[in-house]
Amino acid sequence: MPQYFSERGKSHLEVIERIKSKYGDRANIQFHKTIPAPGIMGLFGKVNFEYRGYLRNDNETRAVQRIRDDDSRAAILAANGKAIPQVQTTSESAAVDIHIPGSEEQIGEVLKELRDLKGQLAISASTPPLEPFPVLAELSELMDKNDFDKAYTDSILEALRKRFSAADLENRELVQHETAVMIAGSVSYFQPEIAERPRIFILVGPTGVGKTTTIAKLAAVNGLSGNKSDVRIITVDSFRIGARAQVETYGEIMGIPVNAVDDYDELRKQIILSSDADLILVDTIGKSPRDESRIEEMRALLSACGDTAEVHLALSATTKTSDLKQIMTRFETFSYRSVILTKLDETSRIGNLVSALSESETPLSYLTDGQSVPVDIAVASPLRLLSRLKGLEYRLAELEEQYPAADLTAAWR
Ligand SMILES: Nc1nc2c(ncn2[C@@H]2O[C@H](COP(=O)(O)OP(=O)(O)OP(=O)(O)O)[C@@H](O)[C@H]2O)c(=O)[nH]1
Ligand SMILES: [Mg+2]
Repeated sequence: MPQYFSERGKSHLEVIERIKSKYGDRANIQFHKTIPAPGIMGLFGKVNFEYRGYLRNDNETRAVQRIRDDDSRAAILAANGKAIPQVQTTSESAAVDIHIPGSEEQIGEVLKELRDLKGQLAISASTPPLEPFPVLAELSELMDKNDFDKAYTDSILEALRKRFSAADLENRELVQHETAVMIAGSVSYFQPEIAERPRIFILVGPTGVGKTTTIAKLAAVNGLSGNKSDVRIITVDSFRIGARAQVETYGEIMGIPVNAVDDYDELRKQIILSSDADLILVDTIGKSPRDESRIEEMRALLSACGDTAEVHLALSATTKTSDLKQIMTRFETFSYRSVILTKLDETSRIGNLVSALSESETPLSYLTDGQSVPVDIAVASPLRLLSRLKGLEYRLAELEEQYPAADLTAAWR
C-alpha cells in the first residue's frame, strides 16, 4: 500500500514547497484542487489549495511509477465517466510523474504540467475515487442501507471531500457527525404563518395512508386537555362505506363537531358556519395518484375552503421509492404546503423519503408512528428524522442545542 499525503496552503507555490521539504522527491502529486476555507454549510470565505498524492517507494523504478500513475489517471477518469485518453510513450508524457524540483523555473514547469494534466483529464477534482478513504466507503454503504438515493449520497460525499482534508476524511466520527448535520439541514420544516382565524388545515393523499387517523390526532391534541382550541372537523367526499362513520366516531369520543360534506356548496356552507372556530380540520378520502380526473375533481371541490386554507400531503413512510415522486407530483395540483409522514413505525429505511423531500424542497410538518390517537404524532424535526436512521453516529447533545424540540400544539395557539 502506498502512503498517501494531502497538503493545503494559500498558494500553489506554498503547498508545493511544503511537499518538497516534507517528502523530497518521493512525493508524487496525483491531483490538486481549490477548496473553500472551512465555513458553515457552504458559506465560505477564503480559498485554499489542496494537493494530494502518494509517496514512492525508494526502490520503485520509473517504469513502475509510470504504470501506477496511468492506473490512477484511469481510475479518476472512470470515476468521472470519461474515456481514457491515449497515453503517449515519449518522456514528456509522464505529466503525472512529478518530482519536486528546486528552481523557480522548474516549479513553474511543474505548475504548467499540473494545469495540462487537469485539462487533459478533464478532472473534476471534487470527485476523487472513494478507494483511498475507507470511512467514506463505509458511509456510502450505510446510506445505501438506509435507502438514500444515489444522487443524494453522492452529493453528501462530494461535500465532505470538498470540505475536509484527506486526514480528516479518515476520521470516522467527524465524517459521520458532519453527515448527520448535512442530512438534518437538507430537509426544511414547515413554519405556519400567523394567519387569520379560523385556520383551515386540509389533508390530502393516497388511500389508506392514515389521513383520518392523523386528523383525529390533530383534533385531539389541539381540542382536548389544556389546549382548548375550538376545533371542528369536516369530512369531504365521504361516499365510501364507513368513512363517515370512522371520523364521526372520533368526533363523538372527543366531543368535537364533525360534519360530512359531498359537494362544493355544502363545503362552503360548513366553512362559513365554522367561521368562529380556531381550527378547521378537513379530512378527505384518499385518491389514487393514477386517477388524475378524481384528483382534479377534489381540487375543485376543496377550492370552497378559500385561498387561506392550507393543504398538506399525507405520505406513508412505507411508500416505494418508485411511487414517491409520482405521488408528490400528482398532488402538486393542490399546492400542498407540507408533507406529513405517516407510519414511520412500519419501516426502518427512510433515506428515500429524506432524498425526495430534499430534492423537492417540500417542508415536513408532522410525523406519525402508530395507530394510537392522539399519542402517536409529533412535530417533524431534524432530530426525529435522524433518530430513524440506522447506524449513523453523531454528537446528539450538539444537535439538540441547535434544534430544540418543538411543541405539538404551538402552531395553533
Ligand atoms: N402503523 C401505523 N398505522 C397507522 C398510522 N396512521 C394510521 N394508521 C392505520 O392505517 C390504517 C388507515 O388509516 P386511515 O386513517 O383510515 O387512512 P386514510 O388515509 O384516512 O384512508 P382513506 O380515507 O381510505 O384514504 C388504519 O388501520 C390506521 O390505524 C401510523 O402512523 N402507523
Ligand atoms: Mg380516511
